Amino acid sequence: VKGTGLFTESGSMESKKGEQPVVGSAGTDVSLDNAPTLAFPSISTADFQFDLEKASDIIVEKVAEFVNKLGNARLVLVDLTHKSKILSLVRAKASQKNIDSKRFFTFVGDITKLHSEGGLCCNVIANAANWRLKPGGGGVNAAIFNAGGPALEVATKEQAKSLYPGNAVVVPLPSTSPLFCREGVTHVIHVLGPNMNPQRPNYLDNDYSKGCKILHDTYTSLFEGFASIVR
Ligand code: AR6
Repeated sequence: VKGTGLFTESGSMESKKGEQPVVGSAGTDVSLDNAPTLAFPSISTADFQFDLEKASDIIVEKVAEFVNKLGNARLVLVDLTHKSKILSLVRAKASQKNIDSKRFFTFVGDITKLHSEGGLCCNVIANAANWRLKPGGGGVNAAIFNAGGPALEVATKEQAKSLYPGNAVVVPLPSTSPLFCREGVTHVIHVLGPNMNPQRPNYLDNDYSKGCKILHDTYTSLFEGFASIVR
């Protein structure tokens, strides 16, 4: 049903090959489970301290712009906890925009364990990276580099050495990476969002007119990167 709002899954869904399309317990159409899917975290809203209201407006706007250009592909905003403020804000705003809830929804779980622990198949995941494209630093970046193993570091270096805010780099994942064999992730897209944390590089000093433009650019780069994989 279009436009009736979105839901947060908790990872209880199961999908079996050859099964008739059915609607899963949380409202997911299991027939879409093999559709190309990008799982992405909310860029810049934790360590980079970007305002959540402004970020949620931008996420919903960019999803609405891209979701119908991606064929049957799905976009999934992920966060670690059911108490996530950004997930609630985005769900509330997206439900007012007539966005197809089969093509865009929110999901609670660790983005590095979506298949093994959440039962959600995502062939592409996005990383809120740092400008050096280095492991560590906490947050989702540390989690993804840990889970991706050395293969992800090597593959990342082959694509780029650094990133400017607002940009993305698509990294094909070698099959030796645990993220590939365990989770079915074939690509990681690193993106660098705007930074409102004075302790981090490229600090924007609360300049939200620049910051919002960079966050728009970041999601455009991310979704275009995903589109280039899907095509
Ligand atoms: N799975 C899903 N979501 C997560 C996970 C996870 N494993 N870990 C964190 N999140 P952040 P930023 C959510 O701080 O604000 C790093 O040090 C989190 O709750 O990772 O863009 C980099 O090296 C939040 O909603 O990214 C950069 O220097 C979202 O992911 C800097 O932080 C983004 O939080 C980037 O800061």
